[in-house]
Amino acid sequence: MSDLAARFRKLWDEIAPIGRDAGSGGYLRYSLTEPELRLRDWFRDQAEQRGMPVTEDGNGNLFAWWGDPEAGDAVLTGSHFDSVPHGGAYDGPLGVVSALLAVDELRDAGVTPVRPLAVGAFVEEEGARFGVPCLGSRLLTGALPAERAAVLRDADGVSFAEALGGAPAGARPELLGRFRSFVELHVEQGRALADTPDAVAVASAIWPHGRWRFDFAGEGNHAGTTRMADRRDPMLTYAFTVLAANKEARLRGAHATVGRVSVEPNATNAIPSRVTGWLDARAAEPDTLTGLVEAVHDKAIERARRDGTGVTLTEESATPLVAFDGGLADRLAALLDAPVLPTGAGHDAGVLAGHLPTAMLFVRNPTGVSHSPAESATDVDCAAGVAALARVLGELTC
Ligand code: HGY
Ligand code: MN
Ligand code: MN
Repeated sequence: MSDLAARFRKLWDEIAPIGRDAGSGGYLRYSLTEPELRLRDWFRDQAEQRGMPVTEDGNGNLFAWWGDPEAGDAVLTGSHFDSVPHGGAYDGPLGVVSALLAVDELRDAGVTPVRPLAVGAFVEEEGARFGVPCLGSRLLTGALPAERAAVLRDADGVSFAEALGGAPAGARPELLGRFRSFVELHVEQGRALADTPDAVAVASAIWPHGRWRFDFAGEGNHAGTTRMADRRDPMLTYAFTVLAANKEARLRGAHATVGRVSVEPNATNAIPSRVTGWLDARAAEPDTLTGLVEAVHDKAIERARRDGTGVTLTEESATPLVAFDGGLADRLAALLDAPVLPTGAGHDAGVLAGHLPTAMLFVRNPTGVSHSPAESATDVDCAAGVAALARVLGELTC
């Protein structure tokens, strides 16, 4: 194992147990809960060890600075610590750990950046706790108003403002204006690199995507005594809608997933009174995505008529197509001799891309599995990611 791979493993092992569920082997690192707060403390400690002062933006996003935080023209790197329920180890933390190690690499090489370098840890990227993905970067950029974020609630009714310890600050244009570029390193979430000789790729674009909540209303009743013909069962409308989403996505070469459902009263011997299902939909083109969601909605309405149920659709978040800065992507691809690829996964980089030149580096994932305990990357590839990030940051800060 190379020296860098060994240093990666050492630092990685420090956070590996935090928030790990012994049963699934996956991570429960919801933003601003105990495991994520421990990771944030770990981040502060690592920054202190490197003599990097940490600032917070009032929205829950942390920045560790090499150089003067006020100077401007800074290069930002980093990612997030939070996970989806029982998520993998790499989605998010790999970008933060790699950024810290990239700072070490640059220092070991005797590099003194001309421009400040900041390592960021964004809050609530997955939206697993408060429902809106990339909440921290949306707040920082003003894409989501602070008042709307403040009242988002988790499953226990705790608001984002309560979890944060106060109302979020919202848009911080003067802070955003201090960054000249952002580079987020992330584990690849597909198999695009798996069978290639390349350990690292550069991102070209993020598919437009979003989350839609379908509320199906029916009539709660007795499972044993209600005649089949008399039922108004929202579970049927829900089930049909899930199948329709799958079919409509396949027809369009798009992606549709219903990975979360809630049922009332959730009793084996009761016809449900209400079912809520969350649709995650993504497509290469905005029109395809719009057409997909409309088609699924139409099918749900049609089926609801037959079931005697009601259906309402609510958009919970929408992320437009992100085309990363082409000049920057080409420059990094040439520097690293790396392929350039699009992704269907969302990232804080996608939000920041609307405000400053932004790029992403992907580290090979041998199985392509992500948002699952099975997510993986080899230490050797992670070291290659650190080395690539250090080269990129060295180039952008000089
Ligand atoms: O859901 C996503 O695309 C991302 O992994 N946050
Ligand atoms: Mn993710
Ligand atoms: Mn991520």
